[in-house]
Amino acid sequence: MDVKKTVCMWCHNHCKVEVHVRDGRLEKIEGDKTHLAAPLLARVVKSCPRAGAAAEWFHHPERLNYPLKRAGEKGEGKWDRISWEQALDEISERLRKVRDEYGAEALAFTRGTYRNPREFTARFFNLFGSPNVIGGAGNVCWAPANVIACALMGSPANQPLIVPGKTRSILFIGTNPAQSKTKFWLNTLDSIRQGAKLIVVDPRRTQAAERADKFLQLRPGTDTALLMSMIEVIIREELYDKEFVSRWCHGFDELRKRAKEYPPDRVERITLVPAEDIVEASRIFATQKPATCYSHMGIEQLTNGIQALHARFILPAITGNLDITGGQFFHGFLPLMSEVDMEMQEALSSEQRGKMLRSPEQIFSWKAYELIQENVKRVWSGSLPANPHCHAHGPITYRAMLTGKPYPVRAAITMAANPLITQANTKMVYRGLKSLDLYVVMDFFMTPSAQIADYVLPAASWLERSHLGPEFEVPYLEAGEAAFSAADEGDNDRRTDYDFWRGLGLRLGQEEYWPWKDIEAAYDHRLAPMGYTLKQFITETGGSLRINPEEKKYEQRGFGTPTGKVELYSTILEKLGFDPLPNYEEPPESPVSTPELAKEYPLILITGGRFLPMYHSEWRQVDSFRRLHPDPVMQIHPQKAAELGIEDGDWVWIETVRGRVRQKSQYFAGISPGVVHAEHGWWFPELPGEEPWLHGMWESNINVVTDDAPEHCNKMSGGWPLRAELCKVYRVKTYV
Ligand SMILES: Nc1nc2c(c(=O)[nH]1)N[C@H]1C(S)=C(S)[C@@H](COP(=O)(O)OP(=O)(O)OC[C@H]3O[C@@H](n4cnc5c(=O)[nH]c(N)nc54)[C@H](O)[C@@H]3O)O[C@H]1N2
Ligand SMILES: Nc1nc2c(c(=O)[nH]1)N[C@H]1C(S)=C(S)[C@@H](COP(=O)(O)OP(=O)(O)OC[C@H]3O[C@@H](n4cnc5c(=O)[nH]c(N)nc54)[C@H](O)[C@@H]3O)O[C@H]1N2
Ligand code: SF4
Ligand SMILES: [Mo]
Repeated sequence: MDVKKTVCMWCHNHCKVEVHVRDGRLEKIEGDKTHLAAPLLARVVKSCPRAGAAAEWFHHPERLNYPLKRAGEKGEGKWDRISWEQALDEISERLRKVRDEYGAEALAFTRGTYRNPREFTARFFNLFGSPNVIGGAGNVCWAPANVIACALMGSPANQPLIVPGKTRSILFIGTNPAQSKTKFWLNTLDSIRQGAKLIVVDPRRTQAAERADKFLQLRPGTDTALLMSMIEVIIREELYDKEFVSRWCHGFDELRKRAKEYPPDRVERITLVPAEDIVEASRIFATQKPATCYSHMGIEQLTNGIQALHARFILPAITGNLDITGGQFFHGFLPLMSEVDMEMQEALSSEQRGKMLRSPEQIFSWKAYELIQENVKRVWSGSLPANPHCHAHGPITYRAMLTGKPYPVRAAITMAANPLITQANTKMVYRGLKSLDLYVVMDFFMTPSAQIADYVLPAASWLERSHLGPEFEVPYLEAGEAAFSAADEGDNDRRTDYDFWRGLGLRLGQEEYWPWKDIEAAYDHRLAPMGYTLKQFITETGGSLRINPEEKKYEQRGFGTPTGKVELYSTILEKLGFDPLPNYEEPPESPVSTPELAKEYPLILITGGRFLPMYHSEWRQVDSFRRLHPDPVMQIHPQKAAELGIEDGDWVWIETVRGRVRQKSQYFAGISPGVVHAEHGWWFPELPGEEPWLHGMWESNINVVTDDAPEHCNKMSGGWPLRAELCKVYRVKTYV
């Protein structure tokens, strides 16, 4: 038996784990017993269905083992096996042709969520000369919070540390960690047991809401109004931290004036949350210290999401909860060769930067990135990587693929993403990707996106590669070693994502920039400033190191913003031409903003609430998981369902102006009668891969009906609305 220590990348818990291997087979995964947080890790990993099904996943017969090249028409499902050398030679040759004919910007990258080292993708793209790394998930996931936090507080949003026994109140806005982040959730439960108060803002009575002292069940999309109202109460009742505000906050008077527009009785009419609940929640948050606030997809995926994030960061600031244990802690940056140093941003000329497909003032543009990060760097000597915090806009880029406007995009690479399932407006994404001269996908399994590619490449998973990265929720730098080799004497010829970028780089004139023969050597280089190789780091620290544990670092450093203070009133947003204070706007589709549309589509659709055991579009081919959760599920209030003649378990059509898909109804009294909730990520590996099937991706994939119209996207960020759109639902007819 061999035990290898590494970091599990199947979800953002990023557990430090021990992988037990016997006779070449994965036997089990356990929490790292020598880690500082070992008891918590043991509980998380033990309760994790993915860790439990690790062997089923790892030894799955459908894992991709060798490179494939399209043999028939695109999407015809005919493939030839080829060698890596042939794949890399041909792809690089075709990329060279695209660059010669249309310019480097004609190559795009579609990002998914954070699953693999991002710095090498950025490095390749910067050296190739293309600014068009599409944020993909990044535009609506986590990057908005990080960038806004940097603009306002000069530090990324690193998740607040809930510290059981210390944290006294917790505010969850649009997050359901019981399903999405077990580690965080267990810490929440422990804190509640030790007396912490929990406030939950969500349109659904989630598991978190069940445990809450105050549950604010709001109308989807109205969070900015609600949070501004909490700010109004805290200021009016003088519950804010006067000393911190006067010493460390910029723009308090302007904020006070803006907040007056959001008194609880007015906001009750917007959000449908009773005014007295808003007042009580504000009092709890402001008086039970340390208080911590955690928001996630419930607000990042709204068209008014950036404004909601702005208000959400004001709350811990004016209540004096920044950078204290148990509150909104700042982890800072690591003393190693950072992602940003590995990206080689300097290789991308200002002319090429200017071609990035997105509005040039938005918070993810180069202009904003430079403005925000130069301040962060001044204080922390580190900054956020450009990938994914500065990136091309998906909706504009997919349209450019299709129309050649504003200029042609002719090739794309997808790695660690499944854009046909996870990006909004699947029809547009499909038409864009299908129209390319070259489309390459690197993944573990065949996916609908891979089915329309020209080349499909087999990726080594986290079990087959070294790891180095900061933990998400706790301030550790973590490293790990491969538990298996990626290629073996059998049929497996998988490679790491790093090998792919380097392989292309060596063929495209980037030789001098890829001196590290494999990912471990690249990590040795990153760790060199700390005086370690990857192996030494693992042996000497056990593979994890606590960083920046001291509190109130701003007392020495100040804040990494233009004024050196927390910018409640953002001089950066102002400079970019946006409102410097949070302001509520109705969703582009809502009973209020589009009453005519609401007559035909009377229900509010929210999508993508997380559910175990699945992870986005993954794990659908794992039998034991499909037995647990075989079908896509849409939640509806029993009373509304009865009105519509829908029984619990009926298949229903979910229709918006953009089209319809079907899911199975589930009665849920915890959702308000005007709202339905649809799962995202659905396709069916068991259905044929060739067109028109594409593994059933048109049947239940909710993004077929979501909106990505650039004119509906958030003006400041380009974020599209995955929550709060209008729909109708009706029973799928069956004839017997
Ligand atoms: N309607 C709706 N849409 C949503 C959301 C929603 O709430 N509602 N949520 C959005 C959010 S927040 C996110 S983050 C995105 C997620 O979007 P994606 O990241 O596109 O989603 P996944 O299904 O996880 O796709 C990842 C793919 O990469 C493969 N993969 C995983 N790890 C690696 C790796 O290390 N290397 C390689 N080469 N491949 C790998 C997996 O097998 C899988 O096929 O979805 C977004 N889409
Ligand atoms: N099991 C599982 N875990 C995951 C993932 C997964 O796919 N599966 N994905 C990972 C990723 S990439 C991400 S980004 C995280 C997301 O993690 P979370 O944000 O915690 O999870 P979600 O369930 O997507 O969204 C949280 C809540 O937002 C609510 N919501 C919907 N509309 C609104 C609104 O208008 N306002 C408010 N306040 N709330 C609203 C939903 O009802 C839902 O309960 O999960 C991560 N963890
Ligand atoms: S909780 Fe997430 S990171 Fe931890 S073992 Fe399970 S899948 Fe892996
Ligand atoms: Mo995400």
